[in-house]
Amino acid sequence: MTQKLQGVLDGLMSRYKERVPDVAGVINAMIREGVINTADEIENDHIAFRTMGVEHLGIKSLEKVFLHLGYTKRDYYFFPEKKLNAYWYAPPSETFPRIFISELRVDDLSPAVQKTIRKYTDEVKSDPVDALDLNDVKIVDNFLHSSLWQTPLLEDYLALAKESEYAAWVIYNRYYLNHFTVSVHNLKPGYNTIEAFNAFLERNGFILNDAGGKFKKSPDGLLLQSSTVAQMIEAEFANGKKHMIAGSYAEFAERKVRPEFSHIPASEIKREHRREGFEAQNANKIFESTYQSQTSKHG
Ligand code: OOG
Ligand code: NI
Repeated sequence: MTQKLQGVLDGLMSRYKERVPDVAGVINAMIREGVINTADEIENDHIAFRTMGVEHLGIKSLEKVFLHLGYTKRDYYFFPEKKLNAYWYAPPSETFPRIFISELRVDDLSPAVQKTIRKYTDEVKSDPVDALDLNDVKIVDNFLHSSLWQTPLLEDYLALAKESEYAAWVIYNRYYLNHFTVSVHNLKPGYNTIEAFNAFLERNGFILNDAGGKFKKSPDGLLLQSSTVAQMIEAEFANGKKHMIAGSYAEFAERKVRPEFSHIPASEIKREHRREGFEAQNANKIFESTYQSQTSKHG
């Protein structure tokens, strides 16, 4: 099963790297500064997906793919202002990334926006994951990179963005990987804290999401996260109309050792000794990496 999971993750990462030049940019800068020798040395803390919370879709549909591949469902997070739900999933072994899946609480939006979303999602008459052979990597890979609904009209995209930038992102980008996350705490000194890593990113010209500050810190002080602002992609809408929209971004995470393990020598520290899970107040700001308020900084 882990071989299948690796196949699915490889497919996601290869599309993601094509869409987000910053990913290769960050990896190359890490190699240039001698932080790593090859990209394989990077520990991927987690990956993230976004979905529409409507009948037949949403977390309850997408999660089946990853539960089948060995993931375990963990904590729930609620984002009242952005109208989102999320869960995180623990991997079958430490060599794989955690997964964070969020969904738009479509029923909480205005009737007009709900109608626009359902115009597309109503095409889906049954849970599409139920129709897949989840043991077939090619089928799963194809599913994650194909559309469940028609290519949206630019007018609909823009109307959604006014009320929910998350809704607009999902209507066009669907299940494309939203981000991968470089784990920084195991890197060499000078790069192994979020502040040091942000300094490295900025001196190499990467633009950070500064919503709530250039890094977000959990109340317990143990989970620190930062992210680039999403890269813009030229999107082709229905009727051939083109428009620059937010694609995906890259994230960076530092998980500190939990206080009860502070006596363990640094060389013996493993994932289980560090802060686990996610943090709603950090995530709330990281979502904004694809929002106009941040992406406009690309200039
Ligand atoms: C996910 C934002 C939250 C985290 O690590 O807390 C997040 C998104 O932008 O879809 O990635
Ligand atoms: Ni994340």
